[in-house]
Amino acid sequence: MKITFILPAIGKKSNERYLKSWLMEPLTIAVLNKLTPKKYDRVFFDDRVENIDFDEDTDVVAITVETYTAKRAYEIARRYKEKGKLIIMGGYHATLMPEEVLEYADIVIKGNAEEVWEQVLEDIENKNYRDIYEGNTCLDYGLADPSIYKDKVKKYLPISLIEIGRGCGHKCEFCAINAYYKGNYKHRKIEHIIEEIKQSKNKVFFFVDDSIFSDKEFAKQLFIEVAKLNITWVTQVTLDIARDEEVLRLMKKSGCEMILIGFESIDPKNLEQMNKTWTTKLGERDELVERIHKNGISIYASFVFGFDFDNEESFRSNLEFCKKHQFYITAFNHLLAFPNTETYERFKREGRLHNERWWLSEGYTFGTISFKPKLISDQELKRLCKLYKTKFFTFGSIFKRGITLFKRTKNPLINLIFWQMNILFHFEVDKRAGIPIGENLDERKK
Ligand code: B12
Ligand code: SF4
Repeated sequence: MKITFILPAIGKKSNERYLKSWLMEPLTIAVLNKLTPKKYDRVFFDDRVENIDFDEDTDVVAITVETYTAKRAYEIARRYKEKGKLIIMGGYHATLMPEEVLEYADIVIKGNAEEVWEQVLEDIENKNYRDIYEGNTCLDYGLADPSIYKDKVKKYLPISLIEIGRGCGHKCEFCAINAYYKGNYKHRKIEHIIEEIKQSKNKVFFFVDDSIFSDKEFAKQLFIEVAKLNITWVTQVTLDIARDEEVLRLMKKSGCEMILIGFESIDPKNLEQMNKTWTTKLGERDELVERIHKNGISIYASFVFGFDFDNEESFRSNLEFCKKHQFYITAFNHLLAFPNTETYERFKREGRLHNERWWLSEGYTFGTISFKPKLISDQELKRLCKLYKTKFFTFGSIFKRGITLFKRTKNPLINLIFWQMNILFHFEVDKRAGIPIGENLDERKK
């Protein structure tokens, strides 16, 4: 039996290339490849960087689906179905919207594949499969196997993606991780993580966890081992980790140069509504940020606007906060009501969703606001996100922050990446907005 794995793209503007900052290696496919028994033939198409050869012979088509790639995934499925192929879909959107996904697939995998994938393949061979399979939180896959995309490696950013654990113990209202993992967290074995790092040719690593400190003692043990490898790594964390200075020291010593912190908002009323007040006690935020910087770790500060207490003043005070701390990089995104999250359900109850399946709506583009904000209009929210992004990524701001960074860390790689990323973001501020979801992806040359 032959399996065709597919990672669908989001979409792109006509006559433009796929957004470069999204072109990271597809770890999801490396893990699925590892989980697939050797007896099966396989091929992989990365829709972001190449044309799918719909004529290549196959038996089964396995597609990973995120909310933003659902429209494209369904179109790909339609074309394979015309040829009578069996379609399997899994991933975030498949887990959060299994009934919708089943309209386009023969089999849907909810949750992690580790405990069910082999069984699914066997059931297909025996022509006795179910519509929906459900996997528990599990990441006992040993080492991911990226060999399936070795022919495309040059098309991806030179960063290796590594999982430490999956899930998160917190329950933020808007979060797809919370909706998917429901407060569960599991981590891999330290020896597997270390071996995977050793096998990579890249010098920079992205630990893709959403909450690497869900098991703090484990994280400390891991950093002691990672420190022996002489690598540079980045990850995503919550601000409260800075309450423990030992953690920060261990992180830095093991090569952590930057952390993405989901501040989301600096307004306590918003934080309360989204169930994220636990990250900062009153008045503590500046001190925690300074402590991280003092330990030589830079911050990718991520903010989300469109919460119920946001207005233009929220953008202004936010920019002041960013200027004060000279962040390495920032994201000023609008709120997304991802399906099956508590925010989505609340907006639905309050009649504030413009379209309950906004990700499939006609003409939907990246940056379109899919709900009715409380204090400002949709257009205003969109305009302000772009305006304040532009203000943060002016050349003056990049230059000033570049100097501060050099005083904070002498690591040449992280300084070089700063200039590359900031200049890329300077030019890509406008590029994401307006990307038509699911469009302009066929027969393109990349
Ligand atoms: C790394 C990452 C990125 C990288 C790129 C990753 C890539 N293309 O490979 C970058 C930084 C570029 C990125 C960008 C974006 N991302 Co992102 N990203 C992640 C992150 C942190 C890790 C993904 C990963 O590799 N996980 C490891 C793999 C092994 O796990 P997995 O994908 O869940 O796969 C397992 C199961 O889900 C299942 N499975 C998955 N697919 C399939 C398919 C089949 C057939 C089967 C059987 C099983 C199966 O089996 C796997 C093994 O158990 C996740 C959050 C997370 N922790 O997962 C967010 C996440 C996937 N991203 C998300 C989003 C929203 C985005 C952006 C839209 C953000 C933005 N505003 O720009 C863009 C979109 C880019 C694009 N799609 O082209 C959301 C998606 C939410 C949703 N409802 O769809 C997530 C969940 C983050 C979040 N907190 O909400 N992202
Ligand atoms: S936003 Fe972060 S801390 Fe909150 S539930 Fe999601 S992953 Fe966990």
